[in-house]
Amino acid sequence: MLKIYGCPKTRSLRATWALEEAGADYEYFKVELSKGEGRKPEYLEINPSSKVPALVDGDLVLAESAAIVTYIGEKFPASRLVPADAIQRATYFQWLAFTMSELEQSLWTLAKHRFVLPEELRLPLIEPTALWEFAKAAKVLHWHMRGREYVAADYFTGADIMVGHTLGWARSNQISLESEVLEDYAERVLSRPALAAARQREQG
Ligand SMILES: N[C@@H](CCC(=O)N[C@@H](CS)C(=O)NCC(=O)O)C(=O)O
Repeated sequence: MLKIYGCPKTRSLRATWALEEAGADYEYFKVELSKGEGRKPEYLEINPSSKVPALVDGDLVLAESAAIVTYIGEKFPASRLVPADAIQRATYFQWLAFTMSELEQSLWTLAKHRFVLPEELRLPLIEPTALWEFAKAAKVLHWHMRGREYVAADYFTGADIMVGHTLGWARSNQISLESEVLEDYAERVLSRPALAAARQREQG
């Protein structure tokens, strides 16, 4: 059976959300990052970066949430998490890349300088820069989302998992999306039952 390694309140929620959307059977293994379990030799064999999520499916060992969500979409095509149409598929990949390289970077910078990095490497002065960068990226997403319900197609896809999760991450840091379009969109995707089920599974 497909295995997911994750930890509550991290990017592994993207993977479990995709699995729940696909109605897949999976085993969930909690890696308690705060207890250093990500750095245990047996976990480093699975993901040498010590990060979650990681997926194991037979001989495949896969890291990176964007790759994992896409793999799940392709393994369970009935979920339509990865669009079949070439234009929608291209749009899907555009917004996956945007999420990883633009939208989430400033949130990750905030997290790193608030609690992830060793204390002596944290730079509190970076906060206004990170918030400015998030607002800039969110504006790009706002332009794209005007008149759309979902990011890549006229139905929910894995791109909505990546983008929606990141907007939820911003909201949980009390960062305003400064856009009614984005607030409505975030509400639409973050209220999906599959996300609630994924959260429950991770807390379990
Ligand atoms: N680019 C990776 C980032 C994964 C990542 O940084 N995960 C964090 C939790 S959200 C983690 O496992 N941190 C533990 C560590 O850095 O050792 C992805 O999207 O999967």
